[in-house]
Amino acid sequence: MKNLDTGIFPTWCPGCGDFAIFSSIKNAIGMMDYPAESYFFTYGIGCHGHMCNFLDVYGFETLHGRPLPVAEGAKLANRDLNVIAVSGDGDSYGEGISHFMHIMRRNIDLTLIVHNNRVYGLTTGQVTPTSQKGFRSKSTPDGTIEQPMNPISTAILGGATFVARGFAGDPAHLSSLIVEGVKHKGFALIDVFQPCVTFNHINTYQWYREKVYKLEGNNTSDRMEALRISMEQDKLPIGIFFREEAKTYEEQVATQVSLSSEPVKTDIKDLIESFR
Ligand SMILES: Cc1ncc(C[n+]2csc(CCOP(=O)(O)OP(=O)(O)O)c2C)c(N)n1
Ligand code: SF4
Ligand SMILES: [Mg+2]
Repeated sequence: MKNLDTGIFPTWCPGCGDFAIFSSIKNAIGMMDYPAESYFFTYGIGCHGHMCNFLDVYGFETLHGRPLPVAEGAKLANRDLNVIAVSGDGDSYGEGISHFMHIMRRNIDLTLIVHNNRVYGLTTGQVTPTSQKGFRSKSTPDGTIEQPMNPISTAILGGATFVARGFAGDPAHLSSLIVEGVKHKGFALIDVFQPCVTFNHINTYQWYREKVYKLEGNNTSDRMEALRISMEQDKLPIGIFFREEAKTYEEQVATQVSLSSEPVKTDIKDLIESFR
């Protein structure tokens, strides 16, 4: 794991769940046989995105909400890469929600790990789409009146082919989920309960410990059953909710290109002229 450190000491607040996610990612890379240079990470903007400075693999810190389109481009350009997008709840479920919805129906082979702390951490504590109803924050001093979105249910309905949830308080379990997600051929979501010890005093380690339980078995390919489990409220399941095998986007692109009788046109001068 040490080989995957850049040597820059993480600037996260002491006790932040981001430390455990960082360790789980390094541990998962160590558990797989792929060389370190086969990985390409993209990061959103937020406390989670700081990992770009600490993890010593190829990486690109994108714009807020944009780790997925950059990851998609990288995968389409080089299908041999293991592409992993690291994001936040504000990043993927707020600003980047349209990318999140569309990547699921495309089934591009990459893994999205969301540090879901249910708050905008980096901008010092505002409400996000996953904040609990009533959550008081800098932007909602009287408590938010909106219902939180459920990323797991959304992903199951959206067509994702691998949907899992981990907890930063159980890094060994999270590492195993990351291994499964990376090895899955298709789009994999791993949403992670990540306590923000500075700005979220509701969803704490203790709060999660009293609620989480591990799903038994991990081969559900029944979307309706997975959806039912994902909607449990009193207890919060972690583990793999759903997975199925399906053709990836890039496989289908390759087939279309090989079947096309027309050579690919790279000169677009005529096309531009036609608009004059
Ligand atoms: C386009 C754009 N909008 C807004 C911002 C300001 N901004 C930076 S980080 C952030 C929120 C990050 O929250 P989240 O994605 O949950 O990450 P966390 O800090 O909690 O890890 C926002 C709104 C920005 N940098 N760019
Ligand atoms: S503000 Fe929250 S999410 Fe950001 S480093 Fe501190 S504890 Fe972690
Ligand atoms: Mg957040």
